[in-house]
Amino acid sequence: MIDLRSDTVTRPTPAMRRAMAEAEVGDDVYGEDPTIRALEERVAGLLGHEAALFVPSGTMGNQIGMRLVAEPGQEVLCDADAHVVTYEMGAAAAVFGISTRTVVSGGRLDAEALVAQVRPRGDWHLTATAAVAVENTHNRGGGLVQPLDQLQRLWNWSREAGVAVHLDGARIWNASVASGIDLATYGRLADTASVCLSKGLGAPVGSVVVASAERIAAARLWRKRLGGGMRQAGVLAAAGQYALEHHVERLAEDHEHAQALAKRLGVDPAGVETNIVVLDDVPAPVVAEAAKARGVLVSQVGPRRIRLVTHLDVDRAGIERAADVLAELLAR
Ligand code: TLP
Repeated sequence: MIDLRSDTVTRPTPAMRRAMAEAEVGDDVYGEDPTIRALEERVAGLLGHEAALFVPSGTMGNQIGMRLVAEPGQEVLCDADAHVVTYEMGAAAAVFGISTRTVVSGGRLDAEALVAQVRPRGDWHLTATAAVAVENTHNRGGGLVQPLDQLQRLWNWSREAGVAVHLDGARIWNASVASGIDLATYGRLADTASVCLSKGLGAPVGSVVVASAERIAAARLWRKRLGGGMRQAGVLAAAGQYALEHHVERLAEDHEHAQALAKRLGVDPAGVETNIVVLDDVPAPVVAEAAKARGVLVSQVGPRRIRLVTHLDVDRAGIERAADVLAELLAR
């Protein structure tokens, strides 16, 4: 099977597994796992933040990140297709009593449109906007990279308005490799950010929340409350460390593969900025079923929309084979 459903499907490589097996570990709830601590320090540094916290998933990272900057009864404003409101099972409301409000943007950040929707604190009626959430790259937007000038405008405005910015940076590595903009530049334009090791980087588990030291101290309590306090999780952090050393630059290869797929499948390559290709106006269930029967797995992300995600477990030959199968199905 050539699995293009998601970059979450990658399996740890033999070398990554060796790094996991050899990891020095301790009880991380006591703060005594040296491999976790090293990973947290490294990711905080990469993103230009004071501190970091290892968490089991991007969902937990986002939800804790947003809780750090919004109180129950306040709202987080975001794009209508954002992962935090689409794919996290209403967690902000269900778990934290945080309300969310959305702006339709197709995924591309429009700072002005977002800012225009912000509601002030202190009003007798309005739900106060405590934070805005930005996703980079944007998953449902087809892996698009947020323009730096828009991020900068949002950030400058947020400082004046006293509204926080949370970054869902599950695929910030892809954004950085594609744009050539370093991680810290993106990281410094957010108060809290969640980044994933288990997407394109190929680690089996794990995300990291970055923020100020004070906020990360609070995040540690939230993680424990949510049942995310892990013990000898250095084996997981070692996979993350390995991924940061060996799997970041190679994301360029995934991006090339996405370009190749786009060209073969009649998708405008200019609209494919990283490792996600979206096929629109296709009978998604029919195509997905027929592709599966021929050894290619794809995601249906709408009745007439299919998503293909390139990653380190599909090489060039696999991409060519998948392109052959899908091109033939689409021609029909
Ligand atoms: N995305 C998954 C699914 O949940 C849709 C995928 O296959 O793409 N932020 C973004 C932008 C994500 O794409 C994801 C995962 C997450 C957060 C959540 O990460 P996990 O799955 O670790 O909770």
